[in-house]
Amino acid sequence: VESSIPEPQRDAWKKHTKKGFTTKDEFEDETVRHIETTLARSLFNCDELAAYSGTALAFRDRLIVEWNKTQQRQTFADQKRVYYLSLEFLMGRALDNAMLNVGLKDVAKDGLKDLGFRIEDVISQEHDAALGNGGLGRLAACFLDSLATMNYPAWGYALRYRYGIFKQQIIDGYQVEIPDYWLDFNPWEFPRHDVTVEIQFYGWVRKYQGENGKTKASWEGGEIVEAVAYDAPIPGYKTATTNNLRLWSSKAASGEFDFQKFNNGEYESSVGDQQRAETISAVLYPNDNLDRGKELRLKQQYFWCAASLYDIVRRFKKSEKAWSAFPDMVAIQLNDTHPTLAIVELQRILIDIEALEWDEAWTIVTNTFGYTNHTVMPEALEKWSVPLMQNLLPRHLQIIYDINMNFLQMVERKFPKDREMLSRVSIIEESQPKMVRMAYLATIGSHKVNGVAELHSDLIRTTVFRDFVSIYGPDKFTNVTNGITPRRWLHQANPRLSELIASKLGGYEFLTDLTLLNKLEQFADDKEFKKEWQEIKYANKVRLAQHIGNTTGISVNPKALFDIQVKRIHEYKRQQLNILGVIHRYLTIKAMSPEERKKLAPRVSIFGGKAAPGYWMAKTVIHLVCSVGEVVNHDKDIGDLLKVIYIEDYNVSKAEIITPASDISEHISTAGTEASGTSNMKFVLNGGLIIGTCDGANIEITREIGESNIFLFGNLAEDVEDLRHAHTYGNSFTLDPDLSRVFTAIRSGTFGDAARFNALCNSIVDHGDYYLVSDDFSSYVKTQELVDEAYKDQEEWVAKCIQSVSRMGFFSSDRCIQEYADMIWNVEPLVPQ
Ligand code: 9GP
Repeated sequence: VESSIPEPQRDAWKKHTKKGFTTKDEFEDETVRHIETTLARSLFNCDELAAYSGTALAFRDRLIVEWNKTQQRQTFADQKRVYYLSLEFLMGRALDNAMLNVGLKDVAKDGLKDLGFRIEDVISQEHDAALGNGGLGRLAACFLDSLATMNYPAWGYALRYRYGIFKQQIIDGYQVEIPDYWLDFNPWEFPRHDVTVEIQFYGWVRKYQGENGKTKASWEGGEIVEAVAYDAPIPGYKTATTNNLRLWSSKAASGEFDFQKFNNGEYESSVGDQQRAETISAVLYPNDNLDRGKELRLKQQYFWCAASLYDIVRRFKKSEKAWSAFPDMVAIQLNDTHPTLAIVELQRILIDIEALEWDEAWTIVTNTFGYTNHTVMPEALEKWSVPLMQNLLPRHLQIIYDINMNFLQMVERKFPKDREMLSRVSIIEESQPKMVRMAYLATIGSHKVNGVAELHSDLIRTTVFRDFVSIYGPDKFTNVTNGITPRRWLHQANPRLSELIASKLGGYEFLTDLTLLNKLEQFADDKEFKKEWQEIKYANKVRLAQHIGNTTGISVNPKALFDIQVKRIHEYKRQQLNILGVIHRYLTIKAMSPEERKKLAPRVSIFGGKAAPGYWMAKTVIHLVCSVGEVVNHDKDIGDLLKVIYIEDYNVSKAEIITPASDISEHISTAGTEASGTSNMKFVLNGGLIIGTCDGANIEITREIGESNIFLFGNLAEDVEDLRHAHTYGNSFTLDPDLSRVFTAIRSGTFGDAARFNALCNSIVDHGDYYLVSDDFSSYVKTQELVDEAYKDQEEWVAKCIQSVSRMGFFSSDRCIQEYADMIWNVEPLVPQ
């Protein structure tokens, strides 16, 4: 308020407020101005990158106007906001999305043409913002799009990693990691040097007598690191609402280096503090579904939670409301357990700094937070060692102990006879060293806990959080099945399909109400419509084939069936099952007569995805895929009947090319392991069918699109435990003869040095087959045969695709956000007038 312009001068101010371009002429004007002045380039020195930069800056100007207005509107409206805390936001590219959301892509296309550029080339200059590993980060990005589109007052909070997820190169069939330095030129971020927060680490806790004679605590000493805010605008689709994503960057508190040391000639160590501070936000941990318990990761988590909470509390305090109103103004959603320390930090602020009583503070805290669980896999459930936390966050550990004590006392009162329950549900695991169980802390500190697909939500209620369901009752636990934004995953990635759909539905309303797709079903038998549909799919396959040709040198036939599995490489996702199936196919074709071969539908098996750098088995799977490709793709006897492709460096912008080109995609995790999956939804929405297990959201996809439109196979989640038991303790185990033949081929060196694949083969044959590859192999192979058969009847196949797309309305992230808003956040939209 102190810095606002005085009333008499506001008219002059308003007169000069720019709105940004709307016409082609104005667009060209702005773009050329930015290229010539902001970038200091000229007519004779303007490449595609400069054209991208100028275009991005012209669009940015437009966004900023709405962004500022949105923030003002939200401040004046004085209503509840949502804060989405996620360590990952896998945003991908921003320009194309901004163009479509503000509705000026055609203007830009024509304008760029006038200036001598093709819009596609300009768009593809942008570096992906890859601040995430996989599904969890991309879900957060889809949620931001929906929140803005649906006019919810919402902020995302994350870290401004200097290095996002690494870039993957495949060299001699092995994954090589290259650092992803993405900040060279990033027109979408705004440094807010005036928004800095001091974050404390280490030190000690001093106890003292407070005013009313009560013992108080104060966290003192240690070291201070500064958090600097960087903001990015998040435009909603066809609305003026432009929300904010705030990323925190770390820097040494003094800002500079140690002059004393510098003057003494200790040049290197003089910058030590600064470098140590900057390390906090330097790099995204590249593990997906794996917790490694590293101190720097805990530092990242606290740094980001503390800075975000400081910001949220400061904003609330401006309203001068009573603390009890905090949960009426603030909803904080924890994306997985990574931000769980925010619970402890808010309690600390309320009791140590704002001097509230424990119980009053705790009621505020628990009414503020909601927690989304994204995995039941034990290796992904976060635990922090007590000694580590004691050292880094001594006051927080005390508060965690107090939260735990209060909680256990409550449990004891409720279940006085069940002593074992206390150790089972304690936040502190009595191991060596003791560990803090973050999922329990998140559950105890939140008013709602949700899973991300029905099966997953049922599983968390009956496994990890079973005791908590008896303690709190079933209502605390709920399900919000994941979704995807149709703006990016249909309209942006597959513009022609979006256009065709719009032509039948009489407009693009389906992009904001995806259930309208159901009107498409009546065209599933319309010959003309089906022909156009097929042409679009074919064009999308040609585009992917070109990408494959350009990047791998292998030419694939776009008329072949494209079978795609792109996602992080993980044993539980079972790319190994897929490649073993491919080897089986190869061996089968080799043994076929020419007559039999003629009946086959040619196939291109496409893989893509990154393995965590320390995940050796996942890297072996990549190597096996590449080695099989080496042999199969050069086998003249096979020709177009089978090709095996590894697409390097799978990321969001590649997904936009790959997804629309699929005929069949694979979602084949061991039942009960994939919490939801979201690429399954993207593929179906783009007119591809899927082969999958009864896992995650596959189950709901089946329910929506119908069993006859999906290829399901494999054992069910309820049987997994018994099957694992049988692998370890059973005495008769015979390998399926087809799978046995596959292992014989690998072990005899058909795909190069067999020793490299020993551990992979042994994990299935000798070491318990934890992911049940051998149990599902034969049903997988049979189901793939059904796919072959079905694909031969193109009329029927296309009808299935159209019918499936028409029934995908449920999987929009708009529906998810609506559910979160109603069931968890209790927040209302703020529609711009
Ligand atoms: O593995 C899940 C994936 O199935 C889900 O779709 C995604 C978004 O909910 O979260 C993933 N979980 C993690 O990355 C770690 O919990």
